[in-house]
Amino acid sequence: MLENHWYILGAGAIGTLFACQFERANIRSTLLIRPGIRQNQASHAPPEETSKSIDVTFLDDSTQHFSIPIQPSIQSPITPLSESPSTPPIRQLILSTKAHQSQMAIDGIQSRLAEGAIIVVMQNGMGVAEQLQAQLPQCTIFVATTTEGAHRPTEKSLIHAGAGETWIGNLPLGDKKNGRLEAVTAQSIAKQWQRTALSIHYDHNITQRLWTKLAINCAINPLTVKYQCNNGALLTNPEALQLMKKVCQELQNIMTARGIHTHSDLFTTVKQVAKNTHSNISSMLQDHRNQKPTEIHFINGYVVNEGKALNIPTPVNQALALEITGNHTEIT
Ligand code: KPL
Repeated sequence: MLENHWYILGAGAIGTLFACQFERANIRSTLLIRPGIRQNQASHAPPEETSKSIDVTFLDDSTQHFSIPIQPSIQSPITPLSESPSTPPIRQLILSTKAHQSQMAIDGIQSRLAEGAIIVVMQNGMGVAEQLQAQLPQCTIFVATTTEGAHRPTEKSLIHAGAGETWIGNLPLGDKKNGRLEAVTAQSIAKQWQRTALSIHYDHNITQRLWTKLAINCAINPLTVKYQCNNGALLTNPEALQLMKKVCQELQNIMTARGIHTHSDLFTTVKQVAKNTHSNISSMLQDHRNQKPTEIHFINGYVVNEGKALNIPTPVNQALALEITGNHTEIT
């Protein structure tokens, strides 16, 4: 039985969008945020739950003010969070950090995770859900992938820029005896989230959807960094289009070897997404421009590792991963 309350770890655009849409649908949410330097780390008193103010501009251009409860995302070195009355155990969590921040973020709240906690991993790239399932066998890990377009022009504002779709499912991980139960839980989560204005679906074959999203990110994100352009501009650049096609072929080879089928040709799908998101600055280009680590290791890097495991060459994904990591210091 699901509770009507989600903790959200990763208050970026997507995490914040879900928190605000939950609030509108009377689903409680709490954003887990790194405590600011103003918070008194030395105090023995449990941190008071406060809230984050945010003005959201919706798709119809209407705006609404939200005040979302927040709690610290980092365990105090003095008082374990699990013992603090203002930081009760976490039973339902959405992990919406960048892929490379997941481990540190989870470590910060691990002591608060209840036995049997549900964690929905909703981020670009692959590999984190599997890592978490191995690290937290007492929790059940689900995955969600979304094409909602949102960005935060300032710390206190959010623009819901493009309507997308969100798919949720259970990974074929661990003890298969629980597979049926996990599928039922994933369906219940989708049903609860359908109370929001977002378009939410359960997918019994989430692996295929995650790989398709991976192909989109592999073929668009690093190329927007290479050519310093928005997504749509790749479509009028013959060199970029060639690379895009090769990236898709490498992914297709791995997917075929893994028995993951796609309904349509990957290259066609990628070009369609680049067209639909024409003026978007990809998340990787944004990170690159802001001199932040990118998610390259969980996107093209993941494909390279899969290729090695299956003995399938992935030279173009590898070259792109090297090119991006060569430009900046990356977290591995
Ligand atoms: O997911 C994206 C990203 O930027 O990370 C795409 C689909 C490429 C849209 O920009």
